[in-house]
Amino acid sequence: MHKSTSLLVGLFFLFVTFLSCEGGSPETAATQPETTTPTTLKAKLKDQFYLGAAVGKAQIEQGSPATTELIKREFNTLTPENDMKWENIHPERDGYNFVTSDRYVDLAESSDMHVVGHALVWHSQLAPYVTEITDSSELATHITEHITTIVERYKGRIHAWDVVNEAFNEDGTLRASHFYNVMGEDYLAHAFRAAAAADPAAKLIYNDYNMWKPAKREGVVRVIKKMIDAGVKVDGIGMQAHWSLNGPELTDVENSIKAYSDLGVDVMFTELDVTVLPNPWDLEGADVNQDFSIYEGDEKMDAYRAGLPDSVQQQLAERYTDIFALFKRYQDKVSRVTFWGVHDGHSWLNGWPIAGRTNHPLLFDRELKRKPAYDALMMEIK
Ligand code: 9MR
Repeated sequence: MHKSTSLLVGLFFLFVTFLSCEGGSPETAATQPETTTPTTLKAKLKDQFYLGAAVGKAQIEQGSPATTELIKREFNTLTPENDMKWENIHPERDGYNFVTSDRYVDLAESSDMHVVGHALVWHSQLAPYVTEITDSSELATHITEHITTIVERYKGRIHAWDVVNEAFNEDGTLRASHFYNVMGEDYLAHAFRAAAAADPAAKLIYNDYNMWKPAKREGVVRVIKKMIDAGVKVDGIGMQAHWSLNGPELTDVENSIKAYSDLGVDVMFTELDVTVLPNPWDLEGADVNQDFSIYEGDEKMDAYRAGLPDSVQQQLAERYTDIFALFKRYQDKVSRVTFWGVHDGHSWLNGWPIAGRTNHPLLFDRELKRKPAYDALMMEIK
């Protein structure tokens, strides 16, 4: 061995001996501050906000073990993608179906998650019989029964509810949904009151897409403020965040974080994903009622079937880094960030707005591997 090398090795052993004498007893070790470097994004952000994912029926019911392991390792909050929506959980006027939602709550509880329920009152994925209720007091009573039955069932186990989903148009007026057409604006306050009565401890959220748009923001602020001023319990505003590589501008998102948190409520990013595919229009939101089937099979619209090129991985990484830098800056106002799906193979964006595409919007690829965007967040987010 070279002389200087053996000197170095000698010093190293001396150092190790010193360390082991220093930190010897378990009592001493227990009082040492935690110095380990986080190895997951969830751990890195644990003091800032919850980090979560939406889980679909297949995962809840069959539970691919590798995906379950990933979910438990990487996330500390879950949202059910479809299984608590009205048509699934309350398909008949007198008939509920809690099979999958019960399993969902079991899954989330099995690793101590912050458990979200989605969504109590929404015009879409509504059981058809509801539109036959056209008397306003009958509809109000039925909404109360729907909310009370579901929220009480999971009282203390579901910690946050999307109480009303997507009630606004892009110009900030209220959407002419069945609920609005029959009950007017009051249906929102009515739904929140019923949820608060059923579980006073649950966080109650208003959730919508394109919440960064100034006109929509103004409408939401106006209506939610009126409710809060009238004593209705609203705890959070959920910004869905179905975004793309180029939009929205993060200054618009920032202005919305400020405006919503000025209402005295938490802001949550409840359905985050970043589409990398071109769309036939200037895609800004997630209105699922548009039909673009003429583009199915169009290769230009589905350019990354064989995988995402490095250059686009890089763009996605930069976009996510900018997004999370903003979230971090507003960590005192943002309480949760949930991805809409666990991995790219399980994302609604493979089927919407054009069916059968191969999209890559999340942090884990189809083989459940971390994408460069994940590694960039681990490196760049301080
Ligand atoms: O991801 C959901 C997809 O599987 C359903 O087909 C779709 C039907 O409306 O709903 C999707 O989730 C939506 C969520 O519940 C509310 N915000 C928009 C989401 C994407 O459409």
